[in-house]
Amino acid sequence: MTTTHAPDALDDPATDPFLVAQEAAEHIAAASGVDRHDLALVLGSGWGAAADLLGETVAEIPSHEIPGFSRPTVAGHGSTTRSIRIERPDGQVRHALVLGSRTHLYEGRGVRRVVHGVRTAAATGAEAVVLTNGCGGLHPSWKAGTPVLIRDHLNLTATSPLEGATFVDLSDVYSARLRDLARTVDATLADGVYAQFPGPHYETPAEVRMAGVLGADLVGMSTTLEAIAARHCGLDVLGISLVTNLAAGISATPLSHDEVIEAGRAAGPRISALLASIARLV
Ligand code: 8IG
Repeated sequence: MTTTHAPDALDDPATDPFLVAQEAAEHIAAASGVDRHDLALVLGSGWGAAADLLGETVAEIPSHEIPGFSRPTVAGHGSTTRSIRIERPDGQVRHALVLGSRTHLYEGRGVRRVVHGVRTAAATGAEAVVLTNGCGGLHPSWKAGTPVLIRDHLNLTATSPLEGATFVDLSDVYSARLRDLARTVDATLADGVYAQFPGPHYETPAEVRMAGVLGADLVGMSTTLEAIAARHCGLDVLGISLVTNLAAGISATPLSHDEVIEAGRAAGPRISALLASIARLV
């Protein structure tokens, strides 16, 4: 068996991914001086600015130094993992683990890498995880920049983060309690069903219509596998999507990655403030 310390230990089927997550949690505790984190946030496309608003950064750790986390694919684009001290309105202090980026399934590094951040969060003691993403919307009234709470999902990736006979109940993946809590910050927040496609290409208009027929309101390339892994670890999950574009065929204009990035950038300050307010209540 590959030692769990090896950089690609997760790629060896004989490695227990939960042991690597445990080591990652120990690394985070040693590097931050914070023994236990209470919640975790995964910042997806458009959500990056939230890290600065959440609270006081206690430690910032280059993610690739944490066991099991991937090296950045583009030089100079390394992501960081932060330990942030959050003061709740009632004066209680919470420690949040903020994962500045994620590994996507389309990167081809395997499902274990995709869910390693969530498993690490659970190993640090977290009881809840907030999964954010940028995605396409199926409803013309959801303009670019609209945040939407995830109510349920369609995992269209044809895979699972769970291995072997691991049967996990998914009847309440996205916590109704946490959705209600988010609505105490913004009562107008819509909710919807998020469909995860494998990507990296966007959908065809026919695939978007198919997703709509199946019950999807949002289409993206992340989140559902992480949410499944989180439920398996016993975490409560809050999912929030930022609609950065209308899904293919819903609007007359074709999708451009630059427009997606720009919509995220424009909505950044507002949704970051929203996320910070929600995180103070979780
Ligand atoms: I940002 O329209 C973003 N991510 N699958 N479809 C899919 N992923 C996305 C989209 C989209 N927009």
